[in-house]
Amino acid sequence: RVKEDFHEYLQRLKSLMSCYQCALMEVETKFKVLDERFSLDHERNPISMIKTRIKSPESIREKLIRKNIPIDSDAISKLDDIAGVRVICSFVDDIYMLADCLLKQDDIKLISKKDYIKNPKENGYRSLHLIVETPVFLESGKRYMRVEVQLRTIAMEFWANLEHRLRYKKNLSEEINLLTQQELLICANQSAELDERMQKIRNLIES
Ligand code: 0O2
Repeated sequence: RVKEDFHEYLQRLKSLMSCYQCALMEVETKFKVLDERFSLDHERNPISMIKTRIKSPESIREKLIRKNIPIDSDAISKLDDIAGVRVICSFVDDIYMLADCLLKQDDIKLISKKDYIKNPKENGYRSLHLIVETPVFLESGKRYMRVEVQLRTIAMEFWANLEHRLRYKKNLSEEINLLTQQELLICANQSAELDERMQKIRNLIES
């Protein structure tokens, strides 16, 4: 009986993960379509790159523990970021334009939004985060899945990548740690300024 239950649980898990994968494909395609249509009208691509990921088992476990979510057979579906799409844009305005276009689609439901561009995190992190729900059409019917969408510029991606790597350097003294945080904040503000200037250049050219 235990063996059968475990087998059933594994099958359910496999099916759930496959649904997240399908939802990722749906949302990624939506952004690719928006990029294609925009380039037709404006002769430039607002999207520089799209990355997708399914959260790793270690990261799922760490988040469940951190958020005090009981680790049971339903735990995974309580997280909103198992499926993640990252859309890297050329300009800040493109981020808001793409987010609006996505949210206008009638099979997309906004669950929550965090604007870390207008309200950067204390460490300087910037990005627009959306949790959306989208239907996945299966042979057995329709299933609504949540996807986390992170929209950011190339400069924000550059900073977040390096900050993420540096954060995992352990055994730093308190002094070095503080200095690192201060330096990273300066870099984040400088790259935000760069984004702003690039946006102004584009506005100038288009006006
Ligand atoms: P991974 O590898 O992307 O799965 P949490 O912050 O996790 O307690 P919540 O509400 O989900 O809870 O967080 P939030 O603020 O919406 O954003 C979580 C994700 O945004 C992170 O995912 C990162 O991808 C990114 N992020 C948020 N803050 C920072 C930051 O300060 N630096 C960097 N580099 N990325 C950040 P995970 O789960 O951490 O990792």
